[in-house]
Amino acid sequence: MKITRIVARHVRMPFRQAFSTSRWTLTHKDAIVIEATTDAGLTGWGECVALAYPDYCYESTAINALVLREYLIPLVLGQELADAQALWEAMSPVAGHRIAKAGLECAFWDLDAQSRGQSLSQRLGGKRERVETGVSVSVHDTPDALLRTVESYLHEGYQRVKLKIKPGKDLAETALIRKHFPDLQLQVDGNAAYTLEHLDHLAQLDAFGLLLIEQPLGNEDIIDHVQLQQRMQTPVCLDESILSADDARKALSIGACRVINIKPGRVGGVRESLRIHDLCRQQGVAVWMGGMFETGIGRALNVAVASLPGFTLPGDISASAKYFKEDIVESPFMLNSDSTLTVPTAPGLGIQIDAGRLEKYTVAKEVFAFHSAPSTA
Ligand code: OSB
Ligand code: MG
Repeated sequence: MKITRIVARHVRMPFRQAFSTSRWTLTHKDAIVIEATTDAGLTGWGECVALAYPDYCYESTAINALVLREYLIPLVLGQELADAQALWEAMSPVAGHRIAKAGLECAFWDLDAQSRGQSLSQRLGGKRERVETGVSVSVHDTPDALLRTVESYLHEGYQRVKLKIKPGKDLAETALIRKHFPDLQLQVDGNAAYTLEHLDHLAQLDAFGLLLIEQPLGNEDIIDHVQLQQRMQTPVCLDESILSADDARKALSIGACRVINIKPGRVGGVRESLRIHDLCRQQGVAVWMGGMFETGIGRALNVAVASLPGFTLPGDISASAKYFKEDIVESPFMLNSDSTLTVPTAPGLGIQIDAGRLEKYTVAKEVFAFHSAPSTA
């Protein structure tokens, strides 16, 4: 496969409601949308999922755009790439920047599966027609407002809820939701807002029968989470600090977590996601699909990956309408009554881009074309 043209668009879509974690508040979804065309005339789509500001990790939308333009696109354009491994190797001169790499890789997988006439789920060996999903719930100003939001999501049909927590907005909030919904599949996410001083505090969450607690300690930490896991019954799940299958292996071997959140963006793409999935499956460790407020492009990728058999917990892959009034794909992802999304079956990602809406939300656009050297006779 040879990609000969890439359009990189910065898209900015308003959220239906602002979203807050322990560390940041967002009112818009920003992303770099990649449109990649091959010499055979196929078009694949990808999404770089970094947030607008480099707070979840060091990558951001602007940094993604810069790294793509200056470094990654020149390494990839016009190269014959047999598979995702070859793409990864072509990009290997650039250290880190896994989210930028994953955006290109997403477009590559779309092309790869399309060229075989397979859906991406089929191509990856997915086993499900529907994937279970939950919702990630913003930190709220008052417990009352939080309760109303959770009620509305349950009313829409979501069967698993993840509460964003931070010191001072955690125990009472979790207790309240548990009291109102004794059987709800409930989990919490600290987004790295806690320290070792909070071990006793966090252990009190054991009272609420949580599925897991996600990344309470430092966003690069693995070691301190060992102490937390020893102190708590609730399974610790790592998000921010797992960037690769190697990180996952190390975290599991020292007991830093019992569950892993896989985000294809964070770990550098689907190829690395599969390696983490396979490692965890061998060890009987549950994985689940995280979310980065994706547009329909990244959502289609996440749904396809989550159709693999090791994804045994509901993902943060909510319906498009949870985030946006309108999506940039023609058919937004809708919630089924069993709290699932349907895995697309059309070739590749299985989406159609709505050109008008894509244009409407594009705030910057760059075009990169490969011109083969004229042959000399
Ligand atoms: O910590 O899982 C997280 C969104 C952006 C960055 C980090 C996280 C999240 C979410 C939202 O929790 C998940 C989603 O619904 O996309
Ligand atoms: Mg998280």
